[in-house]
Formats: sequence, C-alpha cells, structure tokens
Amino acid sequence: MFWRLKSAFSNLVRTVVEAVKEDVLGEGDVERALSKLYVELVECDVAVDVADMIVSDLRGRLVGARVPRFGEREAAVRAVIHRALLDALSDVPDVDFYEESRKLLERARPVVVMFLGPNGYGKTTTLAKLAFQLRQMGYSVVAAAADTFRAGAVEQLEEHGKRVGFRVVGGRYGADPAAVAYDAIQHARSRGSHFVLIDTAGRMHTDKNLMEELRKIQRVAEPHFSVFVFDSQLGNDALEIAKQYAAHVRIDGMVAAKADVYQRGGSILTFMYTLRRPIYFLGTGQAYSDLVKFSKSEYLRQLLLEEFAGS
Ligand SMILES: Nc1nc2c(ncn2[C@@H]2O[C@H](COP(=O)(O)OP(=O)(O)OP(=O)(O)O)[C@@H](O)[C@H]2O)c(=O)[nH]1
Ligand SMILES: [Mg+2]
Repeated sequence: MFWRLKSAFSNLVRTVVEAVKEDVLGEGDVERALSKLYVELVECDVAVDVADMIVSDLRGRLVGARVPRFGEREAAVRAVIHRALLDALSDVPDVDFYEESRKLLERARPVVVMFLGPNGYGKTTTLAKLAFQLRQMGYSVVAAAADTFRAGAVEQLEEHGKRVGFRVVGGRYGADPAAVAYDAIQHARSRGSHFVLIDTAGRMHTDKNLMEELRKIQRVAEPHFSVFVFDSQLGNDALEIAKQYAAHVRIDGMVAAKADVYQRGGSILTFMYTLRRPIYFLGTGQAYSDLVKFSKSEYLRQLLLEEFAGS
C-alpha cells in the first residue's frame, strides 16, 4: 500500500547516495534530492505546507550526517530519514484502540465512541466495521443514530445493525443529535452493553452551526473516543479541513478511510503532522472486515526501511 509515497522516499535515498562524495553529507548533496522529494510529496497529495515541513526536517537531519563510503551507505541514509520522521512525529502516540477499550471497560461501561468528519468520507461504514469487529470479540454494541439530518442515514445504520447484530437507538429525523446520543448511552447503561457508537451527520468544515451541534454532542455524551474519519484521497484540502475541525471539536484519534482505492496516501502524513493524533485504523474496502489496525511506527518502517519493490 502507498507505493507512490514509498517510491518518493526511495528516490530520495537513491539521489542522495548518488550525489554524495564524502563520508559526511553536505548541503550540495541533498538539495537537489530534497527539491525532487518536495514535488513528489505534493504529487502524492501531501499538503504543500506539510511537504515544506517534512523537507525542512529532513534537511536539518541529513546535512552533516555521517554516511560511510564503505559499508551500507544506502542503509545509513535510509536510517537517518527514518529517524528524522520518527522524531518529527514523536508526540503522535501509537494507540491500540482495542487495548485502550479493554482498559476502559474495567472501570467504565459503556465505552462511548463518536464518529465525526465531513460528509461521505466513511463515518457510517467505519462505525459498522468497528461494530462488526467488536461483535466478533464478543462485545455488545448499541449505535446512536445521531445523524438526524441526512435522509436515509437512519435506515443505512439500521441495515448495518441487522447484518452485524447491534441495536440502533434514535430514528427521528430532525431530532436533537445530542439527545439521541444521550438516550443511546442510557439504553446501553441499563442493559450493561459494552459499547455505544455514535454516528453523526457529515459536516462541511465551514459550517459553524453544525460544528456547534458536534460540540454539543461531545458535551452531553462525553465520548471516550472522538474519532475523526477522513478520506485518504484528500489532497491539499486536508490541511484546511483538519485545522477547522481541530478548532471546533475534540479529536482523540482518526481513521483513514478508502485507503484501498488510493495508492498515494499523502493525506495520512498531512493529518498526522497537523492534528498530532493517532490513526487507529485504515479502511481498506467496503466489506465489514476491511478495517485494519494502523501503527505510525509500522507505517514509517514500511515507508523507509522496506525495500521498494515497485508494486
Ligand atoms: N473502497 C472503500 N470505500 C469505502 C470505505 N469506507 C467507506 N467507503 C464508501 O464510501 C461511501 C460513503 O461512506 P459512508 O460511510 O456512508 O460515509 P459517511 O461519512 O457516513 O457519509 P455521510 O453520512 O453522508 O456524512 C460509501 O459508498 C462506502 O461504501 C473504504 O475504506 N474503502
Ligand atoms: Mg453517514
């Protein structure tokens, strides 16, 4: 996955290795390679400002780095770049959603998870996939149909509920989404259910009223996890969307949906760099099982340390 991004970093490594003449990297050795990387990052849909940040982080680390001529020079360059990206994202924790939930369940039931993000990015689908996995682990799940806005949203959730095996609370269009979330939590509490998953309406990041509604749901439902679902295909827009959401609502972690249909994957870097929050999962298809755990360390390892095979 994300082979284009991977090839951008492989090209960087190759160009640096070809340019270097001494055992220590000089500015002249890296400048051309970094300009090329910048263009490739933007082509992979990393937002322009984030591509700038990455390039300047890398410049700071590459210039002056020791890359002995004898021995594995390429491996040494890869390692410097890998370390630089790890350090740049060092405050973004790797969070295992299931592990955290297990800990929470020891003292809180239900665990409340709220999904939010612009319309059409995959919130409801991600909710259903997570419910499917939780059901397989033996947990009981209640969903709150707090998207009381879009026609068909409640039916869509109920359909998932029938297939996956969870109850849906809510169902009246125009109802107060915060009240729906509250009812679902009460319902789950009275039955001892493990999880409440709150589906919300898609928000344009510029829509102040709808943002206020999301804040109200967060005040009332006090979710343990507020999960921002984004579309992996986003390019430069990602930056603006991330900033607007972060300014209005709490985001604990993220899901990168539609990672299967998009090989560039630059938006993952944009969102991690901008929101400084963990990505819990990647959405990798339309089936319920298409939700895979994401780990920042593993992602960076694959981008930098694995040999690029061109597929
Ligand atoms: N290929 C692929 N398609 C996905 C993935 N996640 C969601 N989709 C598709 O994206 C479309 C929109 O998904 P929804 O879950 O309805 O998106 P939403 O964010 O709830 O949209 P609104 O309710 O309108 O705000 C659907 O056709 C999904 O099947 C994914 O990981 N891979
Ligand atoms: Mg939806």
